[in-house]
Amino acid sequence: MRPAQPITLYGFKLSGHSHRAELMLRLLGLPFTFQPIDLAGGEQRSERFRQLNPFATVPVIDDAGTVVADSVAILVYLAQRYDPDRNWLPTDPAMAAQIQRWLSVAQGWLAFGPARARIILKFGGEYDLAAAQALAERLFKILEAELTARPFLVGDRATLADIAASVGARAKDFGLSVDFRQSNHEGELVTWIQDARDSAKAIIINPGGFSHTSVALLDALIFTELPVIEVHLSNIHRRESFRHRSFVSTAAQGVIMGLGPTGYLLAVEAAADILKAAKPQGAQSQGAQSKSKKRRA
Ligand SMILES: N[C@@H](CCC(=O)N[C@@H](CS)C(=O)NCC(=O)O)C(=O)O
Repeated sequence: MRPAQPITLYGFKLSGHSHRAELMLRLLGLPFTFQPIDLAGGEQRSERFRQLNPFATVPVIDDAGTVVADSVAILVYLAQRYDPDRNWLPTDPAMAAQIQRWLSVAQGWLAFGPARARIILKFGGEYDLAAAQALAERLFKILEAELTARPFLVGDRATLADIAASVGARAKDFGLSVDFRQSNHEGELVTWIQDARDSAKAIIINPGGFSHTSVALLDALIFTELPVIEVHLSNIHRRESFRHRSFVSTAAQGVIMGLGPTGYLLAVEAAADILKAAKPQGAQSQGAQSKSKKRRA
């Protein structure tokens, strides 16, 4: 099912909450227009915006008159409405409950831990930094243990639970934007990589099982002549021997593995460094686009 007209996303480009909603719209391939809200100027507290969300926060979406505020509410709405296969939010009660547990974490520990620490350090927010960092540390330990045991937070594929802990806000810290894509089809990945030659400045790729089999992905990556960073959620050298060899690594400038989703954050940081180092002397600072093609590790 597709929306009859583009969905309006009211957001703020540096907001992790807005990013979550935008990521979901992109992953579902839904048409949308981004309506920036000037948080610094207080537009979220205007009468007009409060009619959309009396809590005066972004993101909010308007889907042909259906207004949904709150990033997690938006994820749930989009998954229920526009993902008929219910891959992102399965209908099975036990799976749905497991996912809800992580959505609660996103609005609790994640919001008051790492997200709050980022607000303090990046925007000078007046909160308790030590408390936020301590909570972040506890959360990261739990996430690391969960994701050492398996590649995704719930089940055997990406779900809303994983989206709720996304990395895009990090990319924006470096003036980059991330085009997230996920596919189980090797040919589609090859096409996306080829397209990236003209549309992206770097590729962050988690090739999953294709790492060990796909010469096609390797050739496509070499053809782009872009910096490539390979990410694996688990340490492939601690797994079966047939997983120790990655064709993709031959094309990669660097490989990050075994650090769970933190690997994507590090990859974004590394991509920013590589692009900065490659920029000719005296060049104007400009936004760069990195392309992420995530598969399971
Ligand atoms: N629970 C909300 C929280 C959203 C939120 O805190 N948004 C911040 C931007 S990241 C905001 O709009 N802040 C406005 C303000 O502080 O005045 C959600 O998940 O959407």
